[in-house]
Amino acid sequence: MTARRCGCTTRRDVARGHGASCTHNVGAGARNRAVVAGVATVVLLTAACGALPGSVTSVDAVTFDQELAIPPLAESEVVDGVRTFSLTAQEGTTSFAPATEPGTQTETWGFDGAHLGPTLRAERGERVAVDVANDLDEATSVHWHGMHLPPAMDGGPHQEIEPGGTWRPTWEVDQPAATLWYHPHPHGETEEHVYRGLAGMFILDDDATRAADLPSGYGVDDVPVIVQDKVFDDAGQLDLTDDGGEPGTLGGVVMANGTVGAYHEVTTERVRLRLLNGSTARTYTFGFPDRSFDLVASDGGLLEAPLELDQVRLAPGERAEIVVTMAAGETTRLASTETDLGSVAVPFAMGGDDAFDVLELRAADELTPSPEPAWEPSQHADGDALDAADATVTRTFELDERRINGERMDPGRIDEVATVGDTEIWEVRSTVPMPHSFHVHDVQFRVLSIDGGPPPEELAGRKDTVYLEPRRTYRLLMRFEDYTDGTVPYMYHCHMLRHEDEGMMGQFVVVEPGSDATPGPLQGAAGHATH
Ligand SMILES: [Cu+2]
Repeated sequence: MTARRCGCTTRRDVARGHGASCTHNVGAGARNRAVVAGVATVVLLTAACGALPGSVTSVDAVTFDQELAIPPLAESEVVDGVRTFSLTAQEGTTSFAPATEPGTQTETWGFDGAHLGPTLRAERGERVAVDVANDLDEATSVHWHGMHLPPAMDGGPHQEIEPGGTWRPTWEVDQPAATLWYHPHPHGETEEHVYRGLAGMFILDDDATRAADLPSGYGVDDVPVIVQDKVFDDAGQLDLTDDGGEPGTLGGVVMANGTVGAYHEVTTERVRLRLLNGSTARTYTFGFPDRSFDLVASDGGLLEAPLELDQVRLAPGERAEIVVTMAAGETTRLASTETDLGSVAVPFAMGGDDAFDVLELRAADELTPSPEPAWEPSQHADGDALDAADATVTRTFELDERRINGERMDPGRIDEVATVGDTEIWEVRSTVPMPHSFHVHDVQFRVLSIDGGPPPEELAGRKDTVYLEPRRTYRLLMRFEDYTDGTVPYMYHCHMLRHEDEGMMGQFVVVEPGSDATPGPLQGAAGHATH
């Protein structure tokens, strides 16, 4: 581990006031720096290190000498016209060297393996099914984040799978090609299950991506990059201690696909990175120190055209597909730079000042030519388009510390009832100076405006999750196209997972015009109430 200026590697250290663990020579001047008034003592203590001159990050520097793990593509079988996958949630052990001592095995959870899960892949128009088995000692679920599908197939807290149980969701893929993902969503336990390693990608293809000039060799020049941060205890085990910090546990170890200090050998002039913020709390600002990149897709699919950017901010749950150009023989690093979290109370205590490298790209001495990124609209583009003029319903959502519109999640309460076919505008606002990210199940929305003005270009595409800068109003446009069910709800919630687990979530149903909504109890996969 490279020596750093500050020995305070985790939020936990910070919360402890950098006492015995702080190797920093904190001068009186730094200690006396003014910080935001009225915040907790923890934050004041944190300021001692945060106010030092130069870049101070709570993320460890590492040597980039581990080959990036590529999640395998999940095998599937087409049975009676249904592309069928299987996933088993299970326990295992994983080496996170060099973040842990050599030989240390960390207890982790994964799908079909010890940590993370395979990449599922399907085409628009296909019917898919997933045989999910739970080999854990506790109930879990598998939510298909970003997928448009019936609520009973959604994998939220109403579809938990008991230990030893199975669940077989099935649906037709009917949405644009996109980089989606899957992760558990059990009632009050989502943070822990994701943190232990249960997550994977779900890539959708369609006519537009099939014909596009985009790198498409999976694991070669089309590379999944699941970015997560962790805290390890002295024994090298995952530590999820709640230190009371916001927005949750921020780890001093950052990994890509579970690899700490990862490099990827680039053999083509351009490489497409499918970035997924799979962290429980940390928001990243991804970019390169020496080049721009093309953003080609956001959460819900391709943008209208490539967008050249120097950086892109991703909150937990958000994705970005970027295309990076390399020259033969050179090396660069995907990094996360200081992150503008908006007007949060104490940015550096919430990860805003952290800057660190994530993934090294090493170009070979000879590179295969790649075309400029380009694509034509899908044949479905007109039908997929959302028009604000069609909106007939406006709803407002106010988020405070843990509540939405003054309520915490109650599985027995339906918060919103949408009518199938309606286009709606959701006005979402965080009223407190802390990070939140807002995720809506079932739909991909468009960010119409932020505080009445146009959103930045990188938010112009289809989205299912959006970072909420405090005290700004985000107007989101969405349409509820099908899958009516008055008893099984979809969720909307903060995707900072501790916030979600502590109740920052609501439930909505989509019904036929004039229908009632009556929530059923939380159901296990076998139909038994689990809570
Ligand atoms: Cu939140």
